[in-house]
Amino acid sequence: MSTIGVIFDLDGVIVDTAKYHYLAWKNLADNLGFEFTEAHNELLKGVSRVTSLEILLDIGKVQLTEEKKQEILISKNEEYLSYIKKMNADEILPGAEQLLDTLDALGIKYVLGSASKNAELILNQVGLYHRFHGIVDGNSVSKAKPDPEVFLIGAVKLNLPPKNCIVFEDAIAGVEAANVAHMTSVGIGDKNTLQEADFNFNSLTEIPEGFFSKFII
Ligand code: B16
Ligand code: MG
Repeated sequence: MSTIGVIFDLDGVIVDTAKYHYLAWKNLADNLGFEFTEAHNELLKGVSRVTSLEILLDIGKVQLTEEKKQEILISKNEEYLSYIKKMNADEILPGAEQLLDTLDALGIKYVLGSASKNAELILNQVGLYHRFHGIVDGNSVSKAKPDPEVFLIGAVKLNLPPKNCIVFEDAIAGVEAANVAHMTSVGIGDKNTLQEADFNFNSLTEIPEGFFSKFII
């Protein structure tokens, strides 16, 4: 078995669920009477559900009771789930399955490291759940990214020290979490936004052949 392992973020790396989060958050903002744009939605990427609501309410300068917030979080997730339940394998982002094939061929294990509490459902919907050697998601952690907890639990599942783990992330908070964990961070998306990453690629299709060989001891 390989001396290195990989941890994949979910939204923005394996699938694009940000568009469904956007629909549900926008609907919520409409009901509360303020505008929520796609640019605003960028601020919620990689951030936990509870923190996302805080950011959204801040944007709308709306103050709510804890009870109302809990109510809203439930209805937002119900709407989000209605979109997720229609997902299928066509929504796997370009290059993701090929990358998993490469890792399988090299004998490199991979786990999921996502902030989402719906990660298992999403992976099942797109038919990738069975391929991962472990799932660490929003249900497994007490501290959200940029805290490194999600990735450190991933390293335990891979049975590897953090320095032997490579993290694929699309969000600033996730790259920061990987760096704090002393893992190799690979930013997927805009290079300027993810400039703290050790490596940058626009998408998983750009990972060169032989990328992993330099890490194998
Ligand atoms: P849920 P990731 C994150 O997924 C999303 O990027 C973020 O926008 C969302 O708020 C968070 O999951 C929580 O999702 O409401 O499903 O628990 O990028 O960490 O895979
Ligand atoms: Mg993400």
